[in-house]
Amino acid sequence: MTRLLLVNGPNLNLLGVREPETYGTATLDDVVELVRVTASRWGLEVEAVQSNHEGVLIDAIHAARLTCAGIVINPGALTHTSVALRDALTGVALPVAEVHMSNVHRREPFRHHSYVSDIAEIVVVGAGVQGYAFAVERLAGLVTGPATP
Ligand code: CA2
Repeated sequence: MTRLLLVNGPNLNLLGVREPETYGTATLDDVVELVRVTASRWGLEVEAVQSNHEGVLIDAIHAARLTCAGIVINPGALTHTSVALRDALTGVALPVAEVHMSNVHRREPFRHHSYVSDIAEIVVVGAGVQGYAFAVERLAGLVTGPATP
């Protein structure tokens, strides 16, 4: 079965536990479940990884090269700092959907630049946890191709 890789970066394990005013009350488990349910409507499986360690995320992206058709990623703060993560994403040449729950453009200036956005097919910002579902819908359409009449 065709598979998507879901990547969540540093501190996203705290989702639903801290800072609900910024990131809401849904937990990371809720996010993974939402992504799985959304993907399953397209006949897609989901492999999920969250890590606070950049290298773990890079290894998971490399491993997806031969097992996944696309990547949904919220890189967390690595969005704004990591050329290595960007290089991993370009290296595997899979379509990327970047998600940020908060509207990063309404926040501090250092959050306005992303090392991922210009290499992503899809960018969803400021839609909360629902943004992951939007990203999956669009990415699934890309990787499964047009419906045959
Ligand atoms: O809005 C987003 O989804 C972010 O990717 C979240 C990152 C932040 O650095 C980006 O600028 C925007 C932070 C993830 C940390 O998540 C937490 C969740 C709950 C409590 C504390 C941190």
